[in-house]
Amino acid sequence: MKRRKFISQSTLALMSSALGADLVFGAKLPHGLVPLGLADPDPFELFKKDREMKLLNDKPYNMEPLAHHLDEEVTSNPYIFVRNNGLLPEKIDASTWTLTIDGESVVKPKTYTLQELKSKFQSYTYQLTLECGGNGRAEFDPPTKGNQWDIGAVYCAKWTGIRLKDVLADVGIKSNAVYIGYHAADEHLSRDPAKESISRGAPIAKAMQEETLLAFQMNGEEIPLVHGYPLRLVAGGWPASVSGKWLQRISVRDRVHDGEKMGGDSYRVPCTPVAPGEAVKDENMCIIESMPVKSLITYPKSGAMLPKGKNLTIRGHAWAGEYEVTKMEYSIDFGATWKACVLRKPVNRLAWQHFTAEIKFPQMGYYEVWARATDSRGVAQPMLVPGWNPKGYLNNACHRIAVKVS
Ligand SMILES: Nc1nc2c(c(=O)[nH]1)N[C@H]1C(S)=C(S)[C@@H](COP(=O)(O)O)O[C@H]1N2
Ligand SMILES: [Mo]
Repeated sequence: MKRRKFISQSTLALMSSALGADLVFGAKLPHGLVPLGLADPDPFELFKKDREMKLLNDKPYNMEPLAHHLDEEVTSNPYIFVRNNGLLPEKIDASTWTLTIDGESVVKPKTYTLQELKSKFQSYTYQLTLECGGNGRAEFDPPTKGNQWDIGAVYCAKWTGIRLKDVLADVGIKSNAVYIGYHAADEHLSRDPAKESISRGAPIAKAMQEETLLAFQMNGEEIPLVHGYPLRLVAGGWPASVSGKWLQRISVRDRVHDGEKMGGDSYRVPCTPVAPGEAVKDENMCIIESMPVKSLITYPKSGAMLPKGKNLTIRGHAWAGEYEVTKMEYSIDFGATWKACVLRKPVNRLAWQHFTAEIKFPQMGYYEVWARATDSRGVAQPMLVPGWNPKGYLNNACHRIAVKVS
């Protein structure tokens, strides 16, 4: 007899348990049809994101905004990019959540409840810029593997939490401490509990900065689940991968942290420039620390139309990792000449800065407005894509928008 395509009892049982209810007429469910209740959730709805955001990947979820979405001085949740390496943790209970500080270089490991952290240590609020190390990856040639971020994997939110340094002082760390490494609650894509999706960190000096927070709030509210609820490490100015979401444990290490995505090509670039596509030996790869100087024109949206004789006021943000942006310029002649923008100071260290410029166009026609930031060390953004590297990190090329005057 020809085998008919019935759903097996075991598949039905799995579906029922995932639905949390009996699939009453399950035996009649056409083969291959996924019950609506089991379909993938809508990530825009789920994470309260603007529907214009680009979904780069849904396993795991990765999405980014367009440049004009980032116009706010403090980025609001609907426009904050999402980058996950593993699976979102499920069923988080903040009332039983704990943070453990351990590692070779602590005097004695210590565990705190969230309530203890909040009541025992003073809270601080800072605006901190987080940019994915791979922001801008889409432009590298030859192409490199990973999410093909355009320009949107960056934001500056207002984070509230306690200082990591205060907690480390409370635990007591040894003089041989070199690095901290985080461990988080998100599962590896394989669901293998022995594997971590990501476990990165930073040198002790970065961990001890005043602005390095163990945050419980983003923009004055509980951190949204996808951005690390209920506790997140936030280390502004460094690749956002240092800012561990769903934080459960911090190890104080007597060596450079060797967790998941600390080695190989992950968040590392050739210590000295290489030719595009060239293979790089492991010992010639260096861990990315401060992110490079960069800027974004957030108004107007690229493709703006301007009536003849009218000036255009552009605005945007600039940031420079650990440094301050000290000069902001624009060009309307493809970089031949540059004029100064009005640039504001950061509200606090590691917050992005805002700029504006009023532009006069000489005649009707097509223009591009290019923006270029320079940091306090005198380092400026390159006009085109900078040095190629195996995973396509650190593209801080000038941002451009198109403007038509007619
Ligand atoms: N636990 C955990 N923390 C994490 C990640 C992750 O996958 N798991 N991704 C990192 C990376 S690579 C980036 S770019 C930022 C993204 O932060 P966001 O989703 O708030 O934009 O979180 C970092 N922290
Ligand atoms: Mo990232």
